[in-house]
Amino acid sequence: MHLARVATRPVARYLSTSAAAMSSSGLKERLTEIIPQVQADVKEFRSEHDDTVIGTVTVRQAYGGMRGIKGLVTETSVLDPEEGIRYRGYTLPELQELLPKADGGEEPLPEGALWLLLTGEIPTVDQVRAVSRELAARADLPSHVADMIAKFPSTMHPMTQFVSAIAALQTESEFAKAYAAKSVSKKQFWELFYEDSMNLIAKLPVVAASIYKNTYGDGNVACIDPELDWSANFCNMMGYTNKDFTELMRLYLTIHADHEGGNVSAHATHLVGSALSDPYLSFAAGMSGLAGPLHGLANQEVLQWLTEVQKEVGEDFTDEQLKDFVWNTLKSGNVVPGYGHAVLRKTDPRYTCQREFALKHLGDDKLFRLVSKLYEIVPDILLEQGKAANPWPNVDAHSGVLLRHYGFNEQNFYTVLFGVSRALGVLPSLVWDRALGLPIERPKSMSTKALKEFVAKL
Ligand code: HAX
Repeated sequence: MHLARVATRPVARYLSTSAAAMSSSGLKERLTEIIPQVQADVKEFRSEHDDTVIGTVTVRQAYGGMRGIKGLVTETSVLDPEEGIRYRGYTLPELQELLPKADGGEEPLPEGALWLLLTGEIPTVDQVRAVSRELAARADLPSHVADMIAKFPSTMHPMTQFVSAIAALQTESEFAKAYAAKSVSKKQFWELFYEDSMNLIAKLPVVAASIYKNTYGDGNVACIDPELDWSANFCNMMGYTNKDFTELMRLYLTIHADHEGGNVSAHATHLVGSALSDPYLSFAAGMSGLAGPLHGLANQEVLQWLTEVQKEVGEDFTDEQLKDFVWNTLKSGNVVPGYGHAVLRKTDPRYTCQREFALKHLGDDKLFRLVSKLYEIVPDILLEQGKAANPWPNVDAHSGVLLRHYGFNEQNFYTVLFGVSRALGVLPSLVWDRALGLPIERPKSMSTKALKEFVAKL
């Protein structure tokens, strides 16, 4: 029988919206100014172009996961197949340069990405410091969630724990309470989605660290330090105090945040939110999608696969041995994890950012050497096999190597780290969904019989 290890913290203390508002960073106030302007802009655009055709749909797309169908509006980021992601128009290298850093740090603070994704504006250092403080003030967990995490069996996958804890946090939803009390008008929905989203973003590192320490450690989670940024608090709570690791986390949590609206985690969050499920339930749905091996779980799969490669070829491997291993993976019907993408057609800039961090900090790390060698070998093999539309590495091909370097070996937890970051993209999108009054999502589906009848009449 599993004996739950009880965390000495987090404590039970529910922070009300009014208390949270008192610690406001000015982010909500700025959003309050921006939203009416964007609403007016969208209204004007739609009045002129609601009937303008922006694409067609083929039978291949209907069966093929809706690839390339333009059927969603997401304001926070856009993904270009050749260039990669832009957050509100900025590439990742631009963000690395422009977003505020921690004192003495070189990597962007993810709180800055949150401000940018919500408002479209690069925040000042003071604004980002204020967001860090606001998130720290909103971070406490209700006792039932802390107790629930402490009681999960350590055999339960960390992503299952994460999804369950997020759903259980729904007791805190200001939106759900106000909607049930019929005390909120449609115009105010975005404000309650904002409050819920900020509370959830603030609590996620505590949830994730509690899962980490209960599953792999002694169950004790350090207290939030209001003087530290979101990433530094997260690292401390997980028990990592190495400065370079914290810098890595700042980069990691920034670059994994958003990848436009059609990826599974973003789309699921948006879809469920369109039914007016609150941000907790919507994000739990998104995280269930992130837990799939073709999406976020790929970072865990990559480490598992790299471990198998190392076991098979040893440290003094030759190119031929690596090629054989990759071919065997493909011939046994498996995908090469960390390679390929539904939209990208070049090396993922999120991979490149992480590679640059590794070149700066990892020295002659053996696993990094292996990953670099695979980068030279895998694309040619995938091209020769001729199936994958994109033979280049994606974000997940590199993240585990960096984590491993700092002794973060628990690969089943890697997708939780991804999930904490993803909140910074998909929750701002959800706030904008409500600000723009987007309706319940309901695309048309057809049966094969109906499709055949339809095409026969063309
Ligand atoms: N290894 C082997 N085969 C691959 C492949 C890979 N890395 N990537 C694609 N293929 C195969 C597909 O399985 C598919 O085969 P079938 O026709 O037999 O079904 C074929 O190539 C065409 O697929 P595609 O059009 O190139 O790719 P999709 O848009 O269908 O899928 C995936 C995109 C990311 C799911 C895919 O490339 C894949 O499975 N990659 C490995 C898993 C992975 O790294 N996932 C993480 C992606 C990034 C992300 O979301 N992170 O969270």
